Amino acid sequence: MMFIMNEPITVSVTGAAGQIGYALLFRIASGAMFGTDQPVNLRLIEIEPGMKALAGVVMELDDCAFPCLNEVVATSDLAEGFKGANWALLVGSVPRGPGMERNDLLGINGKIFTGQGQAIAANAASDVRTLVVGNPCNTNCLIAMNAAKGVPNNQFFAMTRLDENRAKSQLAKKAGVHQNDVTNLCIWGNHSATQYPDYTNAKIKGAPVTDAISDAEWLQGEFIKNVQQRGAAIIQARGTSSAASAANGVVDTVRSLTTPTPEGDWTSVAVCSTGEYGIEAGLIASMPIRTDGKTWEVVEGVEVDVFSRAKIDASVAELQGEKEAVADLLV
Ligand code: NAX
Repeated sequence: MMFIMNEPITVSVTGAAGQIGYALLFRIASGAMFGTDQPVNLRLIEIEPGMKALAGVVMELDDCAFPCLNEVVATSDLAEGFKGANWALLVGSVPRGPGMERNDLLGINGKIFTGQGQAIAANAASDVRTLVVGNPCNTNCLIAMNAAKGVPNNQFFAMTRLDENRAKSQLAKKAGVHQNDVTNLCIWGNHSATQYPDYTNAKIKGAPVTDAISDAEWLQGEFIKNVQQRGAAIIQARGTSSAASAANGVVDTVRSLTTPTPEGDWTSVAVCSTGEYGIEAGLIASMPIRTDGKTWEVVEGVEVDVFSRAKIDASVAELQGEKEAVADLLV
């Protein structure tokens, strides 16, 4: 009997020896991202100081003997790391240190994402799709996209799926339903404390959220704040930032972009605006999107009421400010 295997998908991951990397690589290699019948190559990228730890992670990947893991490369060389990549998951970035201003952080990371964008354009497969996780992820994505000359803008994404999952879970708990019952949840804007988890269009068991949760004060106040501040709450409790749930957000994002969106629903990811919903064209902003598993589109006709408009505008204004702060990197 002839056994035909799919061609392997090549996934490059930066920051591979970090916390999120440690939670993410094993899920990709186990088939959670592309299915258990799809072989994957992993190309793992770290900076020099991370290479020793990365060697240990590679040993553990070996020790799992994953049936669908085809090849693992560990490198600090960007050309080698992005060679033939179908997916580039940009997780690594420099964390904000004591006394560091947000603009300092934007500048430091900006240079990293310029180099990575250029290396993606020069070395990755022509269909490469890039998902930026490393913060500030929207603006890092903007920088990488601008640097990756020749790679279409619609192949760049920044992650807000963790925020969507957090919001769904909060609503489900409040309404006393399962999280599967919550649909049409859009995160708008920046992956930051200004993001807007839009409960006005979300549904619980197919009906408006307000049918199940009548506490408008909670929806407009605590709910939004809980989602916006969830990352900080995890750091407070765990002593370190969210990793497993962030890795899960990456798996969910890629799966949602590679499998058809359920009828009538949408998912959240930050993409390059072409002016949808009054969001300045060229910004990487989170919006509701749908896909047939191959091409994606922003869902049109989602109602934006006065409350939502103000929240979206505030987050978009923050993105505009970030863009101005890195203007010299966007040539
Ligand atoms: P860690 O500090 O544990 O790991 C980061 C890793 O990246 C380190 O191993 C470091 O050596 C490596 N690195 C740094 N610069 C690099 C470069 N130029 N090339 C390759 N590797 C490089 O952080 P971790 O907890 O894994 O978080 C990674 C990033 O995800 C952070 O920027 C974090 O803020 C961001 N997050 C984004 C989220 C999102 O929803 N978009 C949520 C979770 C997370 O906070």
